[in-house]
Amino acid sequence: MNELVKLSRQESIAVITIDNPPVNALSPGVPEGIRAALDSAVADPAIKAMVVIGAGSTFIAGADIREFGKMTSGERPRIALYPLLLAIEDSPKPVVMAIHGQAFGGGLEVAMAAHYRVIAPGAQVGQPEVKLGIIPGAGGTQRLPRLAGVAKAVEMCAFGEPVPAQEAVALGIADRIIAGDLLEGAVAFAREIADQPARKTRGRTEKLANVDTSIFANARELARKTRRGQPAPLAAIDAVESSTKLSFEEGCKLETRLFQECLYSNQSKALIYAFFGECAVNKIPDIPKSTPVYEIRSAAVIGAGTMGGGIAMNYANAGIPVRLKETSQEALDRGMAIIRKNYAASVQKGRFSQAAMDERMRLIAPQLSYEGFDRADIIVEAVFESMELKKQVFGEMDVVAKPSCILASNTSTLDIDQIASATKRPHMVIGHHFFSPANVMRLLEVVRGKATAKEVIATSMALGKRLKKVAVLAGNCRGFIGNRMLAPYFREAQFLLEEGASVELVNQTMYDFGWAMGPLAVSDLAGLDVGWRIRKEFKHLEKPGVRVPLVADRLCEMGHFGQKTGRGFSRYDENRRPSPDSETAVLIEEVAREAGIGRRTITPDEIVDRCLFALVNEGARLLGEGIALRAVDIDVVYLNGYGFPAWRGGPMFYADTVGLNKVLARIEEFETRHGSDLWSPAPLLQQLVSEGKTFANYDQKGILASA
Ligand code: T1G
Repeated sequence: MNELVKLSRQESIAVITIDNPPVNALSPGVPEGIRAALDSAVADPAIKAMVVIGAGSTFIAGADIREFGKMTSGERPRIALYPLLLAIEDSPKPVVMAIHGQAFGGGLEVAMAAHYRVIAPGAQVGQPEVKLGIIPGAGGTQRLPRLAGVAKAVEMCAFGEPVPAQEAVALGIADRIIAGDLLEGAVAFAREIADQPARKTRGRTEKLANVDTSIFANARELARKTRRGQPAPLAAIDAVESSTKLSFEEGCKLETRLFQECLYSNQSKALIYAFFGECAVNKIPDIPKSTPVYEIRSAAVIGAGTMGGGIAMNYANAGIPVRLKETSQEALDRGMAIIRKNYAASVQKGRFSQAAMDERMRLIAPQLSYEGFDRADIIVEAVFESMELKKQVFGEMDVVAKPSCILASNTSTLDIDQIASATKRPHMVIGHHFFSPANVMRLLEVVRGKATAKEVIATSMALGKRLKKVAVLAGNCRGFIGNRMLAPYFREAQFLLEEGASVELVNQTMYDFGWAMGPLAVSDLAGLDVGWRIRKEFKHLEKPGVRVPLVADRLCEMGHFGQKTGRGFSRYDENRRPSPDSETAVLIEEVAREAGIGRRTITPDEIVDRCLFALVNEGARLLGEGIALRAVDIDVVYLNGYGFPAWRGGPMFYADTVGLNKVLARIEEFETRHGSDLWSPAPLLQQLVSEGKTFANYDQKGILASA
């Protein structure tokens, strides 16, 4: 027992309570506390059985991830959980785990070492370690197949998704659902089984026999396809497979070796950085946790197009009634039909029931007027990307909305302050930039205008979590964080075409780097006309004499907008499958010749450096300007909004792994070759290199400064 683990008694049942807020992670002191409590209960003749339960909102969320960095840096030895789990399993008195909230990673491994598990209806169990670039490291790959069967264990360990309580009982991971008071139910259960013989999970091998080995081949194929470039899922499959071939002890030895290999990998460092990044972005230095927030009980969305429809679905998914307004019945019907189709697809995939779909559809009220908008707690504008139209709509919102209503714009590039100037309440105006498809993409860029009230920002960040989004705060500038950085990334991709690289080489190189799609393929997917319209709207901002990409505009002038027209940088068949377009290749040569651009052989390394360092340089620039609060905010934006490979941590984390001095040297090389207007190094990057610092140091300093 210690301050993290308490021991109490209910007559002959010992209750061991883990109390390590916020998520009862197995931090130093917790395993030791559990062991001491266990030993004390075993030694107490009056005790017949034990219940282990978590205090607060969850059972155990796993090992303390903050400790991993200390382990890999050699600062502290690894916390080996095996001895504790064997002690639980070998206890002469039955041990019952009472699970609520989450039993994740080491938390589920502790639970599976017990003789029985009871679970609260809303709880989840899982082995999410692969999301951190590691595998279960405390017997999970050996005990889980013994309880849930090999196929499910492979799925849970290789892909990391949790399973809900009902399924956990059906699988044999848990023994009973306890509705009502969990501790009371668990103690009653412990009394019930107190005289039963102890069931050691490691001895339960019946589910390891006669296993269809194609399970492993199929899982490896799926992992290679859906977790491209990541070794941890494959290691998890190897470890679970070993449970069908090796003894428990030998299986655990193999698991430990694979765990260590993964833990010391760059991928794991990047994924752990990304995990904590999602927590860090919630913290806004000048907006303390105590800042009051508005209650959001109802919403309204203006515009039922692709974005508006997806945004309305987010509110309905969160159980918030939402009005959806359009200007014509035809457009409204089209928008509602897409929403219905999306929900039906989710029902078909078993993501939720028909009843859940009906409930969500019931929460979305399509309409052609502003009727009822005066009762909305938030109105989100999702109309066409034109300043004139947005100002007109915000003028109308200003008239109909109640004083405490938040007025949000889904603009992806336009000036929030200008939009706010169309209202008498700029303090209630904020950017809520969703990413397409809005009901799927996790990122929500929250854009702060110069008048936006702290309560409105705090409400938006909390609302983001409620809509199951990762909300990142951005300052107001053209393109905010994500799109502003994307412009030089796309610019370089097109320049590389003009200088001699093929469309396929540019796309393949960035795909091999780990992006979900290459830059030119993304442009074709989004529609070249979208960027073309924005470039025309901002033509007056272009600096005379500074090189601009030429190919996309030429393609648009020919009506080639990408996938939607069957031709863009690539050619697309009726199933939108890409193939090289020889005429586009000829056009590119023509454009280069007309512009006097010399063509040469370009290597994949140059493609990666030109595209990535353009991104990083612009990232450092907007970090220096305070548009992004931290480098990690930029990385979270790119991981959750732009398909940047999570196992690379994000563009800024990647730059740190390359070494900022090398990044700067390469940028200076490009500046020499392509000019300062395109490649002048960001002052912050130069400063960090001169101080021998990294972006991580910059964030640390920011955190220390705001502490
Ligand atoms: N270790 C350390 N800190 C953790 C943590 C953990 N496992 N889980 C959460 N936190 C911190 C988090 O950083 C945040 O801090 C606060 O808790 C609240 O988290 C041996 C090797 C449980 C579903 O991968 O999925 O076990 O920002 O905002 O939305 O084989 O946290 O307040 O300072 O996310 O309610 C495996 C990770 C570890 C689970 C709760 N376990 N956690 O979500 O809160 S590896 C995981 C989560 C392992 C074993 C292996 C979620 C949650 P701060 P939050 P939430």
